[in-house]
Amino acid sequence: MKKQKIGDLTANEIRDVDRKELKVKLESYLANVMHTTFERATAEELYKGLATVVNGQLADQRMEFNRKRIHNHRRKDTSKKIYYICMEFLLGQSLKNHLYNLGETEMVEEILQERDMTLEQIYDCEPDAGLGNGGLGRLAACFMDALTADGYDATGYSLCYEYGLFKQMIADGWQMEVPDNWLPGGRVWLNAREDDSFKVKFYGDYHEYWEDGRMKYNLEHVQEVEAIPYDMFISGADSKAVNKLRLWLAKDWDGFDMASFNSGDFTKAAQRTNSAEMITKVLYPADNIEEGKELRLKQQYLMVSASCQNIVRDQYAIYGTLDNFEKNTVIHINDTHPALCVPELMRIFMDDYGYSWDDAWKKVVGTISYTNHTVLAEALEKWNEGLVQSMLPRIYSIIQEIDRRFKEEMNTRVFPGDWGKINYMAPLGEQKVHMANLAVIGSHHINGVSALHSDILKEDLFHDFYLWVPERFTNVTNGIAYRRWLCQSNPALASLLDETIGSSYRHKYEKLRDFAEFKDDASVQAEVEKIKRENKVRLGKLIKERNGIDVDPDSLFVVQAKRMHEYKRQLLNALRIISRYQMLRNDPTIDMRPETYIFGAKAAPSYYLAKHFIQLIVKLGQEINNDPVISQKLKVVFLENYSVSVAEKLMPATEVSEQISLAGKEASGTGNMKMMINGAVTMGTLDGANVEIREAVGDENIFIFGQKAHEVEQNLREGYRARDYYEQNDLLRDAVDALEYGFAGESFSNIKSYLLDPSYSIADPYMCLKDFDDYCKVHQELQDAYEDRARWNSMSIVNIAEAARFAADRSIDDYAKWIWHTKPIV
Ligand code: 26V
Repeated sequence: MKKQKIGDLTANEIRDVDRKELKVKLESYLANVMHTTFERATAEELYKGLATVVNGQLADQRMEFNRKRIHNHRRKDTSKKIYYICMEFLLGQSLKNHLYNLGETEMVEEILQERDMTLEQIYDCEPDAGLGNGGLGRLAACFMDALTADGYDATGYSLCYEYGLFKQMIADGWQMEVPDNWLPGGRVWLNAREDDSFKVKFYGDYHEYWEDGRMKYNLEHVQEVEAIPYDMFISGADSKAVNKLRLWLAKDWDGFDMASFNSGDFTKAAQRTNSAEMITKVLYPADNIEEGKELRLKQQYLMVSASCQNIVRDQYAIYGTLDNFEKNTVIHINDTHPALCVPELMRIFMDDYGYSWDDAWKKVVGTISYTNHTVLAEALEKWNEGLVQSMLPRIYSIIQEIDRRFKEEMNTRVFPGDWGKINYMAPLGEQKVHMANLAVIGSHHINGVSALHSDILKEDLFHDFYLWVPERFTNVTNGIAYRRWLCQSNPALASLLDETIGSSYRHKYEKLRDFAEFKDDASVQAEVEKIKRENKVRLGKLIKERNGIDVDPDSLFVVQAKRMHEYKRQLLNALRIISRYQMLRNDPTIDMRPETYIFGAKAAPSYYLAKHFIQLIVKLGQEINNDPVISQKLKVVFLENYSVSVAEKLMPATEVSEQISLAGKEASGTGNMKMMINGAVTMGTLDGANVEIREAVGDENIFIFGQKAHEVEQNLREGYRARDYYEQNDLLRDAVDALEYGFAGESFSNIKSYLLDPSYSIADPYMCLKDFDDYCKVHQELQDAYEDRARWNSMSIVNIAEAARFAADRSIDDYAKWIWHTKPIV
């Protein structure tokens, strides 16, 4: 809404004008598009109406911002255009976020009061845009938020999946996947730009030849697919910037196969369109294992090629040349999934704009930077050379040349004769394209996402590269969109912060640290405790609605919410809960504060073991919750379909944040930050960003247990024997044995074998059993600390305050300063 002064109106009167203007727009949409009135419209219709009006406001604001962008680039300023390329953007819902950013929440609340409706009812009508699996995709969404709030010129590129991450339904403890058809409610935010599409070429007959001393080529009989952009506006809190997330939708280029249709082959006619349009049909729902599927490679190249063509065209249009491309442009690739940007940009610079190999290469390496998000070997991308060669012949030929030149340089200048090293670092080897190697070679900076993870990259995964170009390696610790995860999700806590430290923290994340001054203030402690309790009551209502379970708001809320993975060790948590259960079975009269364990987790559909872990938690919960005596003191809740919108309700109610991955495996974690900023205390291993959380809050405000990353390595080398721990610890043995008899009628002897049986390549590969004892001890310390309410509330306050450094705004400052070398434009 425009905030200019009209005549001599007061601020309140201006707001009245704005509200009326907004309502008129809403009414006109309801009348013209929905054929209804404000008085009669359903919540669903009001949601669509409001979304459309807000989208229109953002479009107007975007035009203003565009003027600034053009002006900025004409001035040849030192700021660059930032392009953030990622296969996943896990945006969640948008309406609440945009209203907050535009400062219109109260206004809309007032409008809805005329209908006796609340904003929450309207928000509930919006489906999550679930275009991501978990941490990686949510990080990309948080970064777009911060880039916009802080006034950068940034564009996100991804795919417009018709189906996002599957919806999870639990039937008898077993995860079932239901398609996530988000577009009917979600497309209100999409602005189709059919006029701005790009063609992407697949397959074809490729022949190279020499002419006039230059290599040339023919490429015939290609399959062309059209990439159509659907733009989503990204708003930032009180920001003049409105950025765009451009999502590509695949469409058959040549339209309908009329020849086949006319000859009566209707199936074939439909097939061509089908196969092109399959490319953006669905998000791949695994984030743990790279399966090398043809369709996934097509997705990657469609995104990369359309985005790179778009970027180069736009930069050429602004500057009339690409000679300064690397000075004006940042292309950031989020993980290796967009690493084909390296050969694709080479192709565009050489084939379309006539640059030499060396000049093109300078531009590519001068522009691209790459973030690694995992060190798990099974998630590192490798593509079959044969597949890449047949699907992307020109790109493959460029990769071969990158490989040849790289090996030559290593052999002559860096590691002469050390072919072990050289082959390990090369893009091509063992009939595979090694995407991480390609990404490192083609980037001017490579970063991990927490201090520990970045050290592991330098010392382990990319060690040889680090020896070669140490200056390219750096760290940027992850961050979260704290206005979403604190101000919007936990408005009561945000108001308390306004009252105590003033509202400037809403823009300047460092200010949040001032809250630590109140850690010993009894009245602030009492407020923090009261707010947490209200949030627990609210979550309790949701749990009652969704699971039919009554949870006690005075019990301790312990939460582990993240994808289901062996390395994240939900199983360790479950084993300890089994042990608590057995303790209560032996003596139900124990005097203790009741405990509520809450889980949220999706498993990749083909990750059978992870599905068994879910079943274990659900069945254990069933047995415990249905026991009339024990359920007074212990409850286990599995929240179905964990998603961004569920997380927004869960984080404010969390008291204990379980971050218990095997040290060295979790690159950063971001749920840990979301819980912390909502006042939860971390129970964790020294892994990922937990290390920095500990530094921030001090040893006295966090509970750390288990092996350290370097000990993990050593223990594995020395030979880990799970059975020793099982045999030495009675509590642990009882818990593991209980898996065999099972819970609620379901045996989990398969999980017992996983923990003990060396016929798995190694029993208990993530060493749950080794860390069990320490986990239990430190958990008890945490629970004792909880009973000292003053101490706990003070810990909670320190955690909220020190979460300042985990603002995505801080991460973006770091990227801008150390990697992208750019500044905001407004
Ligand atoms: C891998 C794959 C491989 C199979 C095909 C689909 C797919 C999709 C995504 C991935 C990469 C997963 C990596 C990931 O999500 N890492 C997480 O990144 C977070 C943000 O940096 C970080 O906080 C988590 O610790 C890290 O696990």
